[in-house]
Amino acid sequence: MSTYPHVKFVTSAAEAHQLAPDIGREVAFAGRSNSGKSTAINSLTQRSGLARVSRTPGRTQLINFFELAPERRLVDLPGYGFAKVPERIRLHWLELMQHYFNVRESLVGLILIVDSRRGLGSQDVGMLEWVLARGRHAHVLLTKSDKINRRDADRVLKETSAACSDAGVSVQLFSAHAKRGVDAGRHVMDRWLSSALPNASLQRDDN
Ligand SMILES: Nc1nc2c(ncn2[C@@H]2O[C@H](COP(=O)(O)OP(=O)(O)O)[C@@H](O)[C@H]2O)c(=O)[nH]1
Ligand SMILES: [Mg+2]
Repeated sequence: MSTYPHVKFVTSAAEAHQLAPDIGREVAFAGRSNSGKSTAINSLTQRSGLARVSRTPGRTQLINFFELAPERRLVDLPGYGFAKVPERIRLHWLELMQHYFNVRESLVGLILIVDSRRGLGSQDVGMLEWVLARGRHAHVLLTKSDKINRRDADRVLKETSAACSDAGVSVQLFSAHAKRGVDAGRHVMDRWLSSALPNASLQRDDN
């Protein structure tokens, strides 16, 4: 049974003024293009068609909002790291992301999607810095762990944890295909959506 049986698409934002109403709580997902973000969202919500999975990295620069329950949202942020993106598009992405992280009161945490074969890149670290600077939670999913052997999985987990633990960022291995780490990832998301922000002054309706 799904934790969020009534999950549904709410809206897409291509511009800052198109964000969904900033009420309740939301968890955002970010990652390089092709890191497995859409697949992870689908497996965490147990809805195979929710976020679109592509074999060829897409170029849509949209923030997609999904409602998990009343005033509880999942936010699919546009991917980054495309090889050939015109400067104009890259700047638009940057402006949209900065706006989102600056204004979003309902944002409780970021789930950062990182391909376990690549490990953390500089843009991934940049996303973590944005969200941590605003006193929000962060958690890293090292995806496609079915594609690496045990030794490499141990190594990437250890290296990523070492880079993240001082900042209070948790890290786990994840494979949507092998259904590994799905419950652990869902648990993090559920916990954030139901509890208070680490910086209590930002939100006081804790219970
Ligand atoms: N082997 C394996 N492939 C995966 C996994 N998750 C995603 N993929 C593949 O990686 C590619 C990119 O996935 P997608 O979810 O579209 O990535 P996105 O661009 O970050 O949203 C697709 O071909 C997926 O089938 C996984 O857990 N294991
Ligand atoms: Mg995608």
